[in-house]
Amino acid sequence: MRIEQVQIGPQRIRYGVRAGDSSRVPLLVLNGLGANIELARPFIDALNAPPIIIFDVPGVGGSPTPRSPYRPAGIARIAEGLLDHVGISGVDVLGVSWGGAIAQQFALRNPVRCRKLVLAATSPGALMVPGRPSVLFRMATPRRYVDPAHARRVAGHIYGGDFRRDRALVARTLRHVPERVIALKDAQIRAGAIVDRHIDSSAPTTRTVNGLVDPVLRVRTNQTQLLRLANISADIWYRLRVDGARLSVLAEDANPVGRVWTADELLLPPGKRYDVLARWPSAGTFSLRTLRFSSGPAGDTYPDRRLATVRVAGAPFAEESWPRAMGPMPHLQRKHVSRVRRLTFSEDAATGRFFINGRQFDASRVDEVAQLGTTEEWIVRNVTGEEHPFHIHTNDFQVLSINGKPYEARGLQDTVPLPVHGEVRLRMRFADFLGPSVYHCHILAHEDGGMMGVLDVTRSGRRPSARTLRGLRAMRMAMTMPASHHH
Ligand SMILES: [Cu+2]
Repeated sequence: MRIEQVQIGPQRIRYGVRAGDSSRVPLLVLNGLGANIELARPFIDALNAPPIIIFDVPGVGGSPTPRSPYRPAGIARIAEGLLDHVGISGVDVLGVSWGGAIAQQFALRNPVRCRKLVLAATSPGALMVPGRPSVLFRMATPRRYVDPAHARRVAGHIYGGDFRRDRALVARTLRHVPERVIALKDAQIRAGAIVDRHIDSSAPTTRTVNGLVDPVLRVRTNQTQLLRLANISADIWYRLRVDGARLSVLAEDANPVGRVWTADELLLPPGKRYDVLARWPSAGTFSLRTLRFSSGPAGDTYPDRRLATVRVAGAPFAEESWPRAMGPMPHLQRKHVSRVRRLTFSEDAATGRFFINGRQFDASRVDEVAQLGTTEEWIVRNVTGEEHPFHIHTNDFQVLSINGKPYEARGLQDTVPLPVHGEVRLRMRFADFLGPSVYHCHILAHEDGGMMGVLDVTRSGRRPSARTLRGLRAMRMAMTMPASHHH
C-alpha cells in the first residue's frame, strides 16, 4: 500500500492507496473514529480484487488532531476531497462501526459518486444514541494512536471476532477448513420499507443470513466447515439449530475455549458470537433454523424459522479429528476476589425505561471503579419478567453459577443471558487495561432506554481517573457540537 499525505481544506490527511484490478470499482474504507490505516491492513490485504483507498480521520493515526470537534459530514467532505485528489470518481463505500455513520453521510451527499454502501458492525443513529460508546471511549485514550501493541489490543472492539484474542486461531490448526461467516440479522418490513425507528421487537420480522433471505450453503459431504456465528441483530434472539450436523464450539465471544464442547443447538442473544466446527456426514438438503424461543413472560416470543438451506453433496471426505481445546482455561474460580459487586437490572415497561442499580445510563457519569490487577466477583440480578443479555467490554468474564446452580464454564465470554427473576454470578480479572469501558444489556432498545453503565479501571481502584473524566467531558462536547462548527 502506498501511504501519502495531502492537505484538504484546513486539514492534513494521511491516506493509503492499494492498487488493484483497475476494471473494478474502487473501494473507500471508512474506519471512522475507531481505527487507523494499520488496523485495517489485514482486512485490506485479504480483499484481493478492487483498488482500495483509506485514510486516517483527523486525530487518528498520522492525521493531526483538528482544532475543533468534527461530525460525520465533515469527514465525508474530507473523503470527497481525497477522492478528487487521487482522481477517483465512482466508489463503493465500506463503513466500519462509527465509520458507518460517515459512510451514510457520504452516500447521502454523493448519490451518483457512491455506487454501493456497505455497513459493517454499525448501527443507525449512532451519533444521537451512544449505542457504541466503547469506540468513543477509546478515542479518548490518546495512547492507542501511538502504541501499536495497544492498538492491536483494542482492535477487537472495532472489528470484533478473530481480531479479538488469538489471530492465529484458524491459521494454525484449521488452515484447510472452509470458513463461513453466518451473520444473523433481521429486518421488519412494513409498506415496502424497512422499519428503522420505534421498533417493536415482538413484531413479525424477516430473518436473514449475511443479508440474504434463506440463502443456499453448498458443502461437501463430511467436509469440516468452520462456521463463524454472530447475532448482529439489534433486539432479537436466535436459538440456532443446524439440522443434520453436530456443532463443536471452538470459541465463544471470540475467546478460544479451554475445552471444546458439542451442542445440538446454541442460544444467541443479540451480541453473541460462537465459532463452531460442523460437518454433515450424509448428502442431502438440510436447514439452518432458529427454533421457537421466548425471552420470558414480559419479553418476546419468536417462531421456528428456516434461516438458510444447506445442500450437502459430493464424495464424502474422510473423517478427521477435531481439536479438543483452543486455549487455556481461565480458572477464575481459584482466584482471590478483591471485591464483590452487585448489579440489579430492572425496567419500567410502562415508560420504556431501563435501569441498572436503579439508574439510567449517563455518559458523563462513572458508575463503578475497579482496581487494575485485581479479580472481582459480580452478582448480576435480573428482577424483570424478561431475559437480558448482560454484556461487558474489554475484560471478559467466567460464569460461576446461574440461579445458584454451578456453571461449568469452558472459557471466558462477554455476553450471558440473565434469566427471568434470576441471577448470574461471574468473575473477571482487570489484567491490563486502564481506563473506561461499559457494560450493558445487549438488547439495543434496552441499552438505549438506559440499561448501561460506565466502569473505570484505575490504579487505585478508589475513584475515576482524571483522564477518564476529561475524556467523558470531551465526548459529551463532541456529541453536542453542531455540525456547522467544523468551519
Ligand atoms: Cu435487556
